[in-house]
Amino acid sequence: MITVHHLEKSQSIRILWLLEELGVDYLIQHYKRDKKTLLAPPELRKLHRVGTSPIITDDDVVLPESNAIFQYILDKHGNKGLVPQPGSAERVRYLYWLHAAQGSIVPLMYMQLVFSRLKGRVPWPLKPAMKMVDAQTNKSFLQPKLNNILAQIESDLSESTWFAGEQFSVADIAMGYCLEVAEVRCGMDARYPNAQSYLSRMRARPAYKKAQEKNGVFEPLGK
Ligand SMILES: N[C@@H](CCC(=O)N[C@@H](CS)C(=O)NCC(=O)O)C(=O)O
Repeated sequence: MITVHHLEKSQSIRILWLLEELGVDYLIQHYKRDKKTLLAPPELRKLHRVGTSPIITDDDVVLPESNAIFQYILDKHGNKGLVPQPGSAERVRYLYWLHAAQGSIVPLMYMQLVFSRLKGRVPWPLKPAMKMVDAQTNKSFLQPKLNNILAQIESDLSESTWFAGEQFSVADIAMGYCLEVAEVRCGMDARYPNAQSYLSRMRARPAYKKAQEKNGVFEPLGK
């Protein structure tokens, strides 16, 4: 049986969500972030040297990386309609959002978080300089890039109920986490009404609620 090595307040929530959507039984091993650094505990590095979450184990298999884990689970348990057919327009949107989530959006959000948190970590004489670097990096690079993506999210969600089309898909699981974070720390506010109503729709899904029961109410890390 698959065990999800699940770090609190992390993108690992998506793996629980996918398994719940598929109705697959699984085990969870919970891990807490270090209170000061917010990093994962060393136990995760004993499983796999990258030491990040999610990681799944399944007999001899040890696999980190969210999208690799999605694919492993789909290979093993079937996609039960959560992946659009190759050759369809929905498949193209599916591929875009599935990969944009991990390839573009999460790295930008992560950089924003690191710069913002560094302000509080540097010795006090460096704080004003660090504050300036954070503000400048955010203003001239990170937030404009995130705004472009938020605009595309808003546009796509004005055309369809879910990211790939009218059918809920694994791209929604990948993107759902990004929207939870974007609402808390990347400016995805009332200017994005389609994204806001998408969040309500997604939070109402029974499988997402079950994942939250196992995780505890999902709260992304704040700035
Ligand atoms: N590219 C990896 C990123 C994994 C990752 O960075 N996870 C974060 C949680 S959201 C983590 O483990 N952070 C704690 C740490 O880096 O020590 C994936 O898609 O799974």
